[in-house]
Parts: sequence; C-alpha cells; structure tokens
Amino acid sequence: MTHPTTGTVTAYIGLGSNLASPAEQLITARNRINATPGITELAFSSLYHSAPMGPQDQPDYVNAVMGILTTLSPLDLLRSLQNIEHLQGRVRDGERWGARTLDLDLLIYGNEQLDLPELTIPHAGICQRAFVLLPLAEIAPDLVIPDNRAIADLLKNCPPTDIERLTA
Ligand code: PH2
Ligand code: MG
Ligand code: MG
Repeated sequence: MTHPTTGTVTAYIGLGSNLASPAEQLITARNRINATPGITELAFSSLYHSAPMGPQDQPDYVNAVMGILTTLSPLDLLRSLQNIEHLQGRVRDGERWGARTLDLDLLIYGNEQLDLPELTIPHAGICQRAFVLLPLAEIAPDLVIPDNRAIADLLKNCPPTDIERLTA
C-alpha cells in the first residue's frame, strides 16, 4: 500500500553472503542501498550466522533483513538491488543455492502480491527460512505478510536451528 501522504511504500530486503568477508559485504550493501535515490532506511536487523541451505559444501552465511521506505517501483527496486549485487562481485552463473558474495532478495513490497518471471512478491522462501524470518521478526514483529500470514505464526512453524544472532 502506498502511504497516502508521502507516496512511499514500506519494503523489506533480505541480505545474505558467504564469500569474501560476509559481514563486510552486508555492511557495504546496506550503505549502497541507503545511497540509492528513492530509498530511506527504516530498520536494519542484527547480523545472523546461519548454516547453508542447499549444497552443504559451501561456507556458512551471514544474513540480515533491512526495512526501507521507497518511492521506487518493485521492478526498479529489484534492478537497483541487482546492480549492487553486481558491484559486489556477484556472479550469476553459479549453481542453484550455491555460494555468493552478495544476495539481495526483495521479500515484501507493501501489500503487493506479484508473480512476474523475474520477481515474485512476497518472496517464496520467507516461510521456510529461519535466516529470513528471525531477522524479519526482529525488526517487524507485528508484520502480517500480504496474504495474511503473521510473522509470529510463521516463526512457530519454523524452528530456529542452525542460526545464531551475531550483533545487537
Ligand atoms: N541463500 C541461498 C542459499 N542458501 N543459506 C543460508 N543460510 N542463507 C542464505 O541467505 C542462503 C542460503 C540462496 O539465496
Ligand atoms: Mg536468496
Ligand atoms: Mg536472490
């Protein structure tokens, strides 16, 4: 939903890295997202250390979630995030769920539900992934995902195993 007085939308971005100093990758990405015209930070979660989902022969991840206010459309926001992934050495020919210097996933964009070839919102993985749900619940405990799933309920069905909060 667009905020009637400001023309901005609240959106949530999942950040992940497991190569080339992951915590620094996330901090650099946060700064770049903040420097993007049309984006203002609302909240940034703690950093979380998490075991890899998918192929197990890759390093552990550092994950976080960022809440923003934005005037960008979903696809313009996606392109901005992909540009930042590219700037930080993301290679797109890797194996599915394989190691990466930076992954920026657009998780939620206001109340929108989109199913485009390049973008699904809400992000399909939110419900099963503790490394998304835990940081999201930290910064938005009362959030209800657009198809009416409350974060608190999703968390109950997603045991927070293999994940550790790193910073306050
Ligand atoms: N991202 C993946 C694949 N596996 N595992 C963890 N723990 N955290 C991630 O962000 C992650 C993953 C592909 O996006
Ligand atoms: Mg991802
Ligand atoms: Mg991604």
